Amino acid sequence: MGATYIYSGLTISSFSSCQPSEYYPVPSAADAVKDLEIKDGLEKGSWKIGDLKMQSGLQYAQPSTQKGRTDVNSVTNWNVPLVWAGTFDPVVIDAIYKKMDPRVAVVVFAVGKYTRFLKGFLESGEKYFLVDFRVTYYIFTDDEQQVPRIEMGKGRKISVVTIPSAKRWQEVVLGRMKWATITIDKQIRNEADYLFMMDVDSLFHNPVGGESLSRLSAVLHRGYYKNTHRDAFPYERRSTSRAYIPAGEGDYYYTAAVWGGYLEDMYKLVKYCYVQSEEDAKNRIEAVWQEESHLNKYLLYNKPTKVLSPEYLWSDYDAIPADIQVIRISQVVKNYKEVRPNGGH
Ligand code: UD2
Repeated sequence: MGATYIYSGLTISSFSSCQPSEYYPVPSAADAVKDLEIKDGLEKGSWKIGDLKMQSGLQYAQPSTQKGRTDVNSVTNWNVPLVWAGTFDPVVIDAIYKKMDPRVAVVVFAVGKYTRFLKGFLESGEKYFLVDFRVTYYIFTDDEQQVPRIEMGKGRKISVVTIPSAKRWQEVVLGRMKWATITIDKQIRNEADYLFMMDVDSLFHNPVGGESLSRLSAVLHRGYYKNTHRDAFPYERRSTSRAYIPAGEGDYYYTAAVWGGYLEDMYKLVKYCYVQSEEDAKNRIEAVWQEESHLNKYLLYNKPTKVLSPEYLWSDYDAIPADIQVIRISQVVKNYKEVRPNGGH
């Protein structure tokens, strides 16, 4: 695939995203560590956080201090919301966030055969994802021709970023951190207030609205949210990896398939995952669940400001338990062996 990526005015052609970064004019892990301390908050003059304002005259049910979900916990032990259907009123929360009119970036990778998932992802996103908000889908792909033409809502668009093909699926999932870091730096920072990272092999089935927005929102992994002891979470357990979490520690296990937050907070976290995985690569180790392992380590020591229930990323592989009242996004069934460049698990 004749992939071309333009960075700082230089054109780089057809290389694998797992090549050592010093060969190319992209930030090395060492450079990235140096400026890991990034500007806090948003650009001067842009949209501002913190005014939870609503227009007068909006009709909605009166909130109660007594009634709510009793079958699940809806607050973490660091006192931020744990979001389930029934813990918020979409009419209220969407009205508050829409008033701020934020620009939302969705970073999604479709490399190799994964381009086949774009149509469903985008079409269902247009139906359910932050409807009436300003959304740009940044599609990172090695084959621009495969990006489908989709009818987009007002204020919504697609921006294609061409990246190299890969020989291993692990390269793609980890490469996401590198390419997202570079592209946020170069482009997205000037175009968005919030940023979501998402897996493309998923469909929206129900609304994902303003309740998903916060400084840093992470989704509970459907496989470990209920009765799993923290020592059984699939954290990286080898102390030689930068993603290492020792036994006896841990809050939750979060998925890397959907995460989002303020642009600058997400940049910091994406870059962290990139830098940590580069450090691991130098030490000839790859974290057990790639960027998901680094993400989980970061979120253990830098708590998210919202935790979203597995409604925000279920899987078509799994039966739906009673506490999941709404499936908002679900990972589709795929033939791993067929769809991945190096097959299987
Ligand atoms: C899990 C996580 C995923 C990531 C991965 C790391 C879930 C639902 N997803 O997904 O977020 O942490 O484990 O092991 O728990 N991709 C391509 N081309 C490829 C391979 C991957 O574009 O050849 C992109 C694509 O956007 C895909 C994503 O990377 O959705 C994740 O890859 P996957 O779906 O193969 O990984 P999976 O299902 O094991």
